[in-house]
Parts: sequence; C-alpha cells; structure tokens
Amino acid sequence: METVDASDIKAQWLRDGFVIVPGLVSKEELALGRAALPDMFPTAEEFHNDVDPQRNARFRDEFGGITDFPFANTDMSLLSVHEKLIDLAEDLLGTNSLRVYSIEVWAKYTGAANYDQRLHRDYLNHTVLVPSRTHPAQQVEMFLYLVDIPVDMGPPSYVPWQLTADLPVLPNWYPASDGVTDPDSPPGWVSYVGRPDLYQAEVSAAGSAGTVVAYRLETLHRGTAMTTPGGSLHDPCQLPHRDLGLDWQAFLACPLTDTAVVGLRRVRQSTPAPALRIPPAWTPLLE
Ligand SMILES: O=C(O)CCC(=O)C(=O)O
Repeated sequence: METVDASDIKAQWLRDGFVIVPGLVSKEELALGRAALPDMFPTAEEFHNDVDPQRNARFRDEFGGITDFPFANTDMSLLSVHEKLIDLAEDLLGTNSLRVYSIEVWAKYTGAANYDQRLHRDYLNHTVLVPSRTHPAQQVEMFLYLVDIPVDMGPPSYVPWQLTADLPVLPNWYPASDGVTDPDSPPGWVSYVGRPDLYQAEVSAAGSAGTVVAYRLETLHRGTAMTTPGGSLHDPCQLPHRDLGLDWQAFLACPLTDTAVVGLRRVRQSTPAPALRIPPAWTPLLE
C-alpha cells in the first residue's frame, strides 16, 4: 500500500490545501466500527434487491444517506474520534485545543442518487465568515474511509489550491461546462462560465479502507459518481475540527444548531468509556 511519510503530510497540506493519507487507520482499528454498518444501513444486496423499501427510501436523495453523530453504536462513535484522527487534526492545525463540530457517516448506493458533484468549496455552510487564504488553516475537514473506495465508487476529488488562487470568493460552484444554472442557489453562486481545466487538474482521492483525506474549507473539491453496478459505499465519516476558540465555525454555519460539539480531550481522557460524554462542561449554550 502507498504510504505518506509523516513529514510529507504537513507539507502536502500546506502546499495543496488537502492531503490523502492511505492506511492511517488500520483494518484492525476499523473493525469494530465497520461491524456496526449492517445495523446502521442496508447492505448493497439489501438495497439493490429493495428488501425493505421503507428503509431504502431515504437513500434515494443525494444527502439522504447521512447519519449524524452520536451514533447508536458506541464503537462507531468511538472510531469517529479515533486518536489518530485527533493527532492528525492537531498536527495540521498546529493546536491541541480542538473541537469537532460535525461527524456523520454517509451511505451511498450506485444508482440511488446522482453523487457527481460540481467542484465547490465548503466555507458557505461551515462558517459565517469568509476564510482568508493568507491565514493558516483554522479548520480541517476529514473523510475516514470505512470501506475501499476505488475510482468508480465515488471517491472525492480535489484541486490543488495553488491552481485556484485566482478564484474569487463567489461563485462557489464551478461546473465543467458553460451556461449551467441552479434554481436552488442564489444568483452568482454557480459559475456561468465552465471550468473544464479544473476538472482536468483534479486529483482523485480513491483509496482503501483506513485512508483519511483532510482538506481545508477553501479547497475546491467534489464527490464523484458511483458507477460500479450493485455497489454501496458505507462511508465516509466526515469529521470537521476547529480550534476551540472559533465559535463562529460550525456545520451549517450556526453554532446554535450544533448539537454534537464534543470536547475531544475529554473523550480521550474518558476512554475506555461506555459512551461519549456530551456536551462538554465549557459549552454554555448546551448546559
Ligand atoms: O461525497 C463526497 O465525497 C464529497 C461531498 C461534498 O463535497 C459535499 O457534499 O460538499
């Protein structure tokens, strides 16, 4: 398996605005969390044979397969705050004072929905402020692959951000071809001018189970199409982290809606634990 030297991880992050770390979490470390998947989601066979149409229904929307933290299964909850992920976030952000503000597991099934996204950045629904490229990252998003994600199974892809330095803050979505509009987006959010060059430059994050991809809010990226017939993708765990002081950063950009803010150090100190302790005592909004 391809590996990334520890010293290269930070260098790639700083240079490209993302880093792909194959095998960061071992198959053994994934095992207990993965064992929860058949309870959390239909298997590929169950979904494609429509064994339980009611259970399947939500997965027919692009984002319908997302299950939010905390998970009913404690092993999956603990896996999603595995210390290797915390160590990586601390290293990339240069702080040991982190909060995680959103964790989810996302199940996708070939043909259930169109997962082929336009290139975009995530800042619009993670912060009420526009992130500055001239400041070091204050936030990191992560995907932990629970299963193998080859190129035909919809891995995310990323454009190294030295290629996107000229892009203004808006538009935020860049289709490959000219003339695309989206009635669901405010005017100016989707580029009317196609940028096929960005799609040619994108780097696929295809990888095996245990791979972690970390990226900045400002990095252009997208989910890609699932084309393997009968496939399922019980994955990835999405794990945005932020520095403890950054209370304006939260998924959907509003800390008031944030029901899963977890003090990572507390979780670590409490292991082995029967359950995660939520919320941390220092979060007045949730006390
Ligand atoms: O599905 C993926 O791999 C990426 C999803 C994504 O970028 C998004 O929904 O904003």
